[in-house]
Amino acid sequence: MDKQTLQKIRQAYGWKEPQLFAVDSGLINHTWKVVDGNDVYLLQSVNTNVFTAPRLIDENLNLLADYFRENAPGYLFTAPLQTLADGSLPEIGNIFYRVFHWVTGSHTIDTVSTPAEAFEAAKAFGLFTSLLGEFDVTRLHPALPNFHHLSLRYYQFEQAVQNGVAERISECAGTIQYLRSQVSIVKRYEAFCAHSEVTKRVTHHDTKISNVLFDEQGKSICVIDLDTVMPGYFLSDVGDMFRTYVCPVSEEEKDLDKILIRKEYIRAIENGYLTDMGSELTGFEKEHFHFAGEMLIYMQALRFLCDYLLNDPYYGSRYPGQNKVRAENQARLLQLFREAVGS
Ligand code: GN1
Ligand code: MG
Repeated sequence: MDKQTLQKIRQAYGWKEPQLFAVDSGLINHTWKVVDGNDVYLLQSVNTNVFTAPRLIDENLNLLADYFRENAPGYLFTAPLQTLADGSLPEIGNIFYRVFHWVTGSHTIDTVSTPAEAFEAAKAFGLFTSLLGEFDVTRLHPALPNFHHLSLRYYQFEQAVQNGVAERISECAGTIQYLRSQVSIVKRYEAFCAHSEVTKRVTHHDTKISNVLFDEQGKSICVIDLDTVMPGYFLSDVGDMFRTYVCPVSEEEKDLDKILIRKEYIRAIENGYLTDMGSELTGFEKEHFHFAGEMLIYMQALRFLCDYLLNDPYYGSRYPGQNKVRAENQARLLQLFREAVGS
């Protein structure tokens, strides 16, 4: 970050001598830890290529903060802090910033290495949604419209197969064919959405483990990274936990033989999430618990492959072929996950 920008941020929040430390996280936003004397904050710049309406997100976060303050004051909701003069989303040199309190005594983890961690994280995401059970979900803006709309993602994938880079399309023929062969997942998703016993709730939409704060005893404190909190199906949150917790290696792994399904983690996610959500989900929704994983893994494979075919406009790539690696990784994970849950 350049000096001038930092100076403006410093003024906006009334900091004295802030020191910034870059935090390596996420594919989308930039994050820093800020130490200003005894005060510690988290500073984030918003990627407006992805989040094109940051003010709507800011409104969402402030609405939720008000709700928690009144209805569940014991819950640690990490709301954006107010600047001295100008709301909680200062715009500096065409870039939007937010600041949060750094939660002392908390830490995040990057990979799930015990079922207890999976349980704790799943419990934290379930608690978040269940505490908002009485909140009128229609008050939230869809921060990223159709973000987890599987049918749309499938359509975009087919479009990329039609209009993408010819060389990349032929390179990926096998993966394209496999993903097409799984299209019944889209049909099941559509039937799910249309069912009368399915409800839209306040859903996080990015439930990877690094979005949970843990305390020193390894218990979850709360969930963070709330930009994608919006009305959604439980499929999104449970699905992304299956996608990112059950396999010992991440979506970046090139060696497909390292992709495995750890069944005890499937159970841990179930037990953790249902701790508070067991009484909220309908019977029909519960019947789709494992389907959540199929749907999300499938969608992520489609998204990565689509991006690769179109020359990486969304995720970018740090080395040639990175999104192809990710797509093939997720396609393998899908295959193994479907086998593991017997579908
Ligand atoms: C993006 O930036 P990050 O890692 O929090 C993406 C998620 C994907 C994830 C895959 C807004 O999240 O949907 O699952 O990459 N977020 C957005 O790593 O597109
Ligand atoms: Mg995120």
